[in-house]
Amino acid sequence: VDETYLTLGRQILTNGVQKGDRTGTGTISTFGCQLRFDLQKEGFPIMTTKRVAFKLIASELLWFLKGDTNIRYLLQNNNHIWDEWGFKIWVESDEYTGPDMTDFGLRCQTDADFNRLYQEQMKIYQDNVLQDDAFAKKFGDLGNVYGKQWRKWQGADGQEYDQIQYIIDEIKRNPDSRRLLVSAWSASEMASQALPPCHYAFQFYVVDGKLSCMFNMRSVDYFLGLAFNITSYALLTYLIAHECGLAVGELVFTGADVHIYANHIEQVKEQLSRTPKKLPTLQLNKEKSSIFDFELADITLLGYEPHPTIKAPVAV
Ligand code: THF
Repeated sequence: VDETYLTLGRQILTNGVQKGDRTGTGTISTFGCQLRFDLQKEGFPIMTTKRVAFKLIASELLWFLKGDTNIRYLLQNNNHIWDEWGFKIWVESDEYTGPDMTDFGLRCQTDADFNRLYQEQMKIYQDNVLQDDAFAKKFGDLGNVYGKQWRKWQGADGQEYDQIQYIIDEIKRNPDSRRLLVSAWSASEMASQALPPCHYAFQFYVVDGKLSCMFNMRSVDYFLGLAFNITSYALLTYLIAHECGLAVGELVFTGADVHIYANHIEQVKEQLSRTPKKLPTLQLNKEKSSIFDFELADITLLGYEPHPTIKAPVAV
């Protein structure tokens, strides 16, 4: 997995063009890319040229699969990857009375005094989401993000549609189907989403008793996002295969605007200088058949011995 991923990183650095973006950070960007990973041959795909926090990936995926959109569950599992998006809802609301937090994502990186204020307010926000039900309901909920779209899609007929249950049932009953597709993209809902989905659709494919998955992304944060998303969709493929009694096949990534943020370039170069190690293996609890019953303890990664973490700021 590392070689394929790092080859893409080298291509972006060589062929990418400078492009501005919504977050104001600046990127080097390329358009249109596909990567393939053979889940049978390679071992479980997770970066070994930097440590990737597998527990965070697993708890985020279980959060999606629960149909949950409130970051309280993530905070309870010490997962802070979505904090900034909930925090933004709070500081932009009428109820926020603290110091001005406009453009906090950029300012906290360049202004040490501001960063102290930001950390204080973020701590208040996290404590409130964890302890205050009414606050969590109002400001911990990210709206129509993945969990809602996957499990409780709001139809024009007023009904909710469980897209994950549908594909599980359909894979079992009609594995040749070409409609094993889950969409998170909704043209009518962009205004009510904390962030319109980056990985906006995925599709399964069954042949020779093996389950393959392709996931599509409109916007790809190469260093932080893609390293997470490859592992997340690999884990999802293993989980669905587990429930449907199939082996795993291939994981295919298709990306549109694939970019390296200007403040991630040194980190990418550091990662490129490292030699990949052996991939770990994934173990799922065989006692549980339904993936909706899975908890963190049912998912184990064995033999993961990567190079050290490489820190990088996330663009908000
Ligand atoms: N926005 C941006 N700019 N990049 C993204 O990857 C991204 N996501 C989600 C929503 N918006 C995004 C959030 N996913 C990290 C990883 C995934 C995220 C957000 C942040 C991150 O910071 N990872 C660190 C470790 C963090 C930690 O240890 O707490 C890392 O080093 O990998 C794309 O889905």
